Amino acid sequence: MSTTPKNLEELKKELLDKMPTKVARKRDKAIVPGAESGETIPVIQANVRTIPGILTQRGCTYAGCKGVVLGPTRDIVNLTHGPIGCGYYSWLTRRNQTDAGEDGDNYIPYCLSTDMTENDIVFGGEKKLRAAIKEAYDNFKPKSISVFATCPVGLIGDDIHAVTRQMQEELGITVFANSCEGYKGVSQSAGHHIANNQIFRHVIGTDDTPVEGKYKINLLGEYNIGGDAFEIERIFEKCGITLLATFSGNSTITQFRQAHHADLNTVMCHRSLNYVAEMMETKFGIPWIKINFIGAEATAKSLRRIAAYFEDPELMARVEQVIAEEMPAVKAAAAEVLPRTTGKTAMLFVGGSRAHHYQDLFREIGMETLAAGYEFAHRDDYEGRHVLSTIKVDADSRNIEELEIEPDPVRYNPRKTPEQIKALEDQGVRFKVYEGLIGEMKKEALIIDDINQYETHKIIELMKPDIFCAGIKEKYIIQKMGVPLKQLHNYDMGGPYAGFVGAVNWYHEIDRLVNTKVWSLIKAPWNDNGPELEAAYV
Ligand code: CFM
Ligand code: HCA
Repeated sequence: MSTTPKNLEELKKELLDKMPTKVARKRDKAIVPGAESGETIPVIQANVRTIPGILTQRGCTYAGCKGVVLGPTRDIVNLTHGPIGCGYYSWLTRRNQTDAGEDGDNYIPYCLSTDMTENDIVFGGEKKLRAAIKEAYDNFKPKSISVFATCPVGLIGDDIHAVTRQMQEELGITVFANSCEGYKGVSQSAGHHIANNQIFRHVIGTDDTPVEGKYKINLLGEYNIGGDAFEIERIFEKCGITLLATFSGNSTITQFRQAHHADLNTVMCHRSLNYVAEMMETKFGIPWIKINFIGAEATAKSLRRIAAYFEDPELMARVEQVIAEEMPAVKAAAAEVLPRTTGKTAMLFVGGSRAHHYQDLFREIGMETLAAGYEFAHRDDYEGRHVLSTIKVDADSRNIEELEIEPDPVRYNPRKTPEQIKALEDQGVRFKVYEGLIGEMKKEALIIDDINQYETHKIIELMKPDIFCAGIKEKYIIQKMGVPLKQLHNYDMGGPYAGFVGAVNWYHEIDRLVNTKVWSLIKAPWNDNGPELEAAYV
């Protein structure tokens, strides 16, 4: 890679040079090279606690549960049990869009919280929670109310599940709680897991009304950020594929209840919804496949994969026709920007799946990724290939038993040979094979898990990318360094970027960002000897 001036070891050394020895030793394990051209996939340290004192970009368990997985469903009233800040700061910031539907039941614009104060912390908040659920019910008469615990709730021991059980009985609607206190787990990833379990336990498969449709699928791990799900829905409709439920962008509780009628689950963001995929496979026998609608080529490939699953020539032909219809506009947009974008470089440090998926979109306009990483993904998202059979579901009681959360170091090994995998499969271990991030990046590229503020600053100095993709916490610091930052969480004000229409939007947006001259005029205040750095104290 011509743009990388140093080899991996030199880069790593410079990145870790200023850190205390113990910290450097730990961080060293979280940084590996890519293995695109067939190198052995290196083991990466992931999903471990951030070293105290380090400035991480991670979020909390409440964010993963309420903000990410359960938040985007329009007709479930989401009620935060806690001090007002948690509800307030997770209010609409993610830009998950929704169609209010014919019934108009759309509670997404609202922010409901019990607003716990000192009194509730001292004397307990259950009474207040009960009253808040009642008040929410009286105001909205919703189909469902979901309660989310914030840190103090777990600390004072409010029994939110007892309260919701009681209120469910009293109100006659689905009321359930999530023990997603922010401090649980090492990141928002624990919150995804809790939300997956609760939605499976209380909602999925609870309505047996038959659903019409020919090729019935669910889309898991798509949140309609910037309208992505609208574009994917458009494509499915054109192909004649019936989408029962999207977990959880532009979704309703009824769709979740009936989702078990699907023939196939397609998983877009594996990190946040893999648990539901596995539980639905175990309980309802619905297989799941990994797909990706970020990137025009990836979209075409995913549609073909779905058609191949159904083994129906009619669907296969229809999918080919749709691809043929959609691609010319995409190719024309790419051709327009390619002379200006080819050879430019990118870095992506985002969440648990987008740092991988968006590399396809960059590739389509001739841009290479120099470095990438997730904030909270697990080893399987990085290394690919994944052992299933970690979750056992009791078909009658809906009890969910976790067999093992952390990968077994012997069974879980991305370097197993096909023969070894076959032997394990014969013993009943079920594998899903899919590419992780590492296997799709060049060996000169750096992959860094849970990158921190210091490493971010340093890696930009060392590798000088033309664009950096991350979130709001990184945005302005990096732009002050003269590097454009595209938010890959909420897309800034843009999107959709999924599907064919999304690819065209992306090409134009990136062309604008990497080619504007404004970035070269920026001088970071900390390099500028500005008055704020020079204040004289007398
Ligand atoms: Fe999945 Fe997401 Fe992501 Fe995620 Fe998130 Fe998000 Fe993300 Mo922000 S569910 S892992 S917890 S694709 S909120 S829509 S953008 S970090 S990369
Ligand atoms: C979250 C949500 C977030 C934050 C984005 C950001 C999102 O993790 O709680 O840091 O800019 O996508 O809104 O990931």
